[in-house]
Amino acid sequence: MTTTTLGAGTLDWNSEGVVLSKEQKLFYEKNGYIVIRNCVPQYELERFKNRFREICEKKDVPAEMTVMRDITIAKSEFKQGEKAITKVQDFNGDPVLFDYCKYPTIIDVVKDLIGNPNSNLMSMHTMLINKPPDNGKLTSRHPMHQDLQYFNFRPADFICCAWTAMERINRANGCLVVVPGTHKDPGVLLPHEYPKWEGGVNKIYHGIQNYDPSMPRLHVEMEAGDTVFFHPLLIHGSGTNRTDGFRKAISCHYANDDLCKYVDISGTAQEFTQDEILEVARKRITKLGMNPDEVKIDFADVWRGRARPINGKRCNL
Ligand SMILES: O=C(O)CCC(=O)C(=O)O
Repeated sequence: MTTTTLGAGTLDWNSEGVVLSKEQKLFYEKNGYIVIRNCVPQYELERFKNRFREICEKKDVPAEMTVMRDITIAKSEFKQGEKAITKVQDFNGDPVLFDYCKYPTIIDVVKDLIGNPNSNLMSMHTMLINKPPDNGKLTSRHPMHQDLQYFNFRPADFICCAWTAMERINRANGCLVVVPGTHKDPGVLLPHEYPKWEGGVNKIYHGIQNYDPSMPRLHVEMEAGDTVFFHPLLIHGSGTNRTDGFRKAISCHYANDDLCKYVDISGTAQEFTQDEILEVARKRITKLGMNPDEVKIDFADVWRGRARPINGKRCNL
């Protein structure tokens, strides 16, 4: 396949991109991911790390931001500060961290992969992940999954994640693990569930049911600033952090807003994920002093609330 077509949108894999070569585009089309070295400079990573530390100290935390504790941290001696927080999510409204989503070198690559120089891009899902040292229970692993499980917008070919290493990330501290080509084969969303891990698993960390560990997987080792771009159907996860350090990465999922639209996932295998995310949204509404039975929101509203335009005008999402 050398083109992916949807109405007005055609991805022509067999031509040079603005920043990616034809070979790099074809690599992504075949494998569902590509690593671009040195995408984000060290000084920007330091700015994002400093902001993360401020958030951990509860400084100017936007109301819509989710600050999460790892299940092991919740039971450990780290009750406060940077070591207590495993993930910051929904930073589209944070003036410092949102700079990551707008970073020109990242945006240029994303446009080559899911659009063209004129595409209206939306930042949908944002995370800064502070993977803690494993306490021996293997809960620092992230189960193998497909990100589309969490999304009710389509088509999948016009969604892409950028995930940047904020320091050297290798097998020792739990790098990303990908199964190349799975965005095309099987190329569909597989059923997910909570993994039945002895030590437990973090909330809403769903994994592929009956995942076959013999699938040929690849450990993506990266230096600080390197960025991996990947398709939302690519099977991936991350390994155990066997070091004493907190492994940091920052990521943003983009959607091509000219082409992606919300779809109803009720009644599908995604419904239990939708229900859990809606439950979190209802709790937040309660925390803000409102009655969740009166403020009716559906899953598309959750994503509409998270999404921010990167450039151009807001269209569908
Ligand atoms: O950063 C990680 O360890 C994995 C992140 C990931 O795969 C995800 O959040 O979808």
